[in-house]
Amino acid sequence: LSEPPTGSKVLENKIEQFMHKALILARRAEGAVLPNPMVGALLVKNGMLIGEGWHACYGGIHAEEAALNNCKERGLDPAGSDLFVTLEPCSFQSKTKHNPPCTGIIVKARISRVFIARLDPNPRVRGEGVKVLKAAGIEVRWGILEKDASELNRIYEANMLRQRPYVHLKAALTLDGFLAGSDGSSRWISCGESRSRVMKLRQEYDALLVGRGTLMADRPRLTVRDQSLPDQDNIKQPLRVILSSKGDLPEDWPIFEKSEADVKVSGDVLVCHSRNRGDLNRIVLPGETPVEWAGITNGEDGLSLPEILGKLYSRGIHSLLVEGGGRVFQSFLKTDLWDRLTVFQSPDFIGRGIPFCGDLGISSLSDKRVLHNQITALSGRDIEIQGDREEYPCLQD
Ligand code: AOF
Ligand code: ZN
Repeated sequence: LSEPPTGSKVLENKIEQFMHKALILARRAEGAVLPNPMVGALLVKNGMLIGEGWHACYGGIHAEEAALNNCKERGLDPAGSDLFVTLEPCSFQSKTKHNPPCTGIIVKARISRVFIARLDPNPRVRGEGVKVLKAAGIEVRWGILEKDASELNRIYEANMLRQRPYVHLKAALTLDGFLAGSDGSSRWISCGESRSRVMKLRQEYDALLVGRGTLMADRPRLTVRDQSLPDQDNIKQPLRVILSSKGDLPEDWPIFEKSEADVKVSGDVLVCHSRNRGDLNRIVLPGETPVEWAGITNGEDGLSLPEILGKLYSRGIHSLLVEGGGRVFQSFLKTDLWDRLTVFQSPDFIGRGIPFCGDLGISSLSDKRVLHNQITALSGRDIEIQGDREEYPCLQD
C-alpha cells in the first residue's frame, strides 16, 4: 500500500477493499461480544496482508492486538505497516484487563498509518484514540465505510450514545394501514412467510414489548418458535415486556397454562404499570417463575418511555423489539425513542380499523417522517419495508 501516492483512485479503492475485509472479519463474532462491539483489524505492508484479527469473545483481546499477534505468529515485523481497523482504537486502561490500551500497543509496534472506519461512540474514547495516535506521529484517517461499520454495531452504538436499548418497531399492516379491525382482530394480517420472518427477528433481540391492548386482543405468547432450528429447547428466549397502566394481564394468556412445552420455551415476564397502582398481585408462571412488576411514572401519553427504557437498560437489555399496538407505536414514534422500523404490508384492505400509530402531531405532508436506509422486499404475498430513524447516529452532539 506504500504505492501509489495518497489521493490516487487506485489507493482509495484499496483502502475500501481492505476495510471491507476488516468488516467481514469483525462480523465473525456476531452474537458473541455484546455489550462490546464487533471489531476487525488488518495489517498491510507494501500492499501485502501481514496480519489479521478480530474481537472474538466478550472480555477477550481487542481486534488490534489480535492482528498484531497474528503478524508475529507469522514471523513478520509490523513496523512501518498500515493498520485497518473498523473501530477507533481504545485509549483507556481497561479495569478488567492488564494489557495497555490499543493506542499504546499500536505506537509500540511502530505502525505508520491507521485507517479507521468509525470513531468509537464510547464516551471514554470518542476521538481520544485518534488524538493519542496523532500525537505519536502516526498518520490517521477515519470515516472509511463508516456507514457499514455503524450498521454492524448498531446495538452497541445506541447503547453507548443514548444509554438505552436499541429499539426496533415491527408492525403488520393492511394495505390501508391498519393494525387490526375495529373489533380488535388482527390474526392474521401478514402471511405465513412474514410471520416466520418475525420469528427470526425475535431471536435477534434481548426483549420483546407489547401494550395491554395487543395482549388482550391477540394473547401473543411472545416466544421464539422456529421449527427450522435444530435445538428448540435451547433457543435463548427474550424477556417479555408488557405495558399495562392498570397492571392487569389476561387470565387466559396461553403462557399461564402449565404445559411442559411452555415451561421450556418461555422467557421471563416484566409488567410495566402505573407507579400509583401500588403493589400488584403476585402471579406465577409455569415453572414457578414469578412475573416481575415495575411501577413507572405517568408521562404525557401514558407510561414514561424513557423510564421504561432506562429500567430495561439497567437490567442488561441491550435491544428491544416493539410489537405494538397503535398507542405503543405512537408513543415511541412521538418521542423519537426508536432506531429501526419494519412493516409487513399485506395486499388486503378493510376500510376502517385500528391505525398503525394514530396522531403524531403532523398536519402537513411537508412534515412527514421519512425512513432512511430503506430496504423493500417481497415476503410471500406481503411487502416488507425496513428503514431507520436516521442514516446513522451522529457522534458529535
Ligand atoms: C472491544 N473489542 O476490538 C475494541 C474495543 O471491556 P473492554 O475493556 O474490552 O473495553 C471495551 C471497550 O473497548 C469498547 O466499548 C470500545 O470502546 C473499546 N474497543 N472493544 O470489545 C475491540 N477495539
Ligand atoms: Zn482496544
